[in-house]
Amino acid sequence: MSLQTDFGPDSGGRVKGLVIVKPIIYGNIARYFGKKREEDGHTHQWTVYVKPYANEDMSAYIKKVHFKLHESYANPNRIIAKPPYELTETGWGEFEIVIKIYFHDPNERPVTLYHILKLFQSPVTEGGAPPVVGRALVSESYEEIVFQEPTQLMQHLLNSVKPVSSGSWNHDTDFEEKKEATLKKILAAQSKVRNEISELKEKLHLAKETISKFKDEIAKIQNCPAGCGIPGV
Ligand code: SLL
Repeated sequence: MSLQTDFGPDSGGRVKGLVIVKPIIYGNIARYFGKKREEDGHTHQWTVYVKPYANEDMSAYIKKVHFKLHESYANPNRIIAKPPYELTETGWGEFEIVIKIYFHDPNERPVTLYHILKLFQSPVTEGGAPPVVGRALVSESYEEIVFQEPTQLMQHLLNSVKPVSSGSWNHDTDFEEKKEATLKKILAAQSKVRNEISELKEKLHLAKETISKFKDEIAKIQNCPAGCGIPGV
């Protein structure tokens, strides 16, 4: 690539203080055949993918994506060199897929993600709703690739991304809704912890008061001769 040589072997050096964040979605969809396939015992077709959160063509800065599958697959190392960065397979079991993203800039270290391929619906779905029959199962996550002080070349590539499509850009998961729900949970947990802390402080305060009362009593007993009129002494 001529651009790389333009910036030199150090890709133009690192841009001090600059941070560029690229939000991505990675995961898999899976569809059940409805039965076990006789010839190979496979039950599902699935697609594992890395895609941009926003409508951006990531090939501007991504060189290739390496998907490492379970050893039971004939050639587990699959390399996808252009978008869409996805891979479709069939199989019978769930396993961890190692996803390694390489960048055009040779000075930028690859980023590794781990995704558990999901084929089977959990017995109880998150909202308690039963699985929708006939619909593909989706298991995907939001992540951010953070470029800390990228090189000049990388900065140039990251800032030259163009939209993937002119149409609308949607994800299976409503990440905005998920963000709101997660934030609510965090705030609820925060207030629960605060309440617990203040209850414990109150208890501690009471315990300290009791201790000092007892200490006073002990001191009184120790300081007075011959019982000081305490009954039974
Ligand atoms: C399991 N630990 O036992 C996992 C391994 C491997 C899944 C799952 C292979 C397909 C093929 C396949 O589906 N492997 O034969 O090409 O659940």
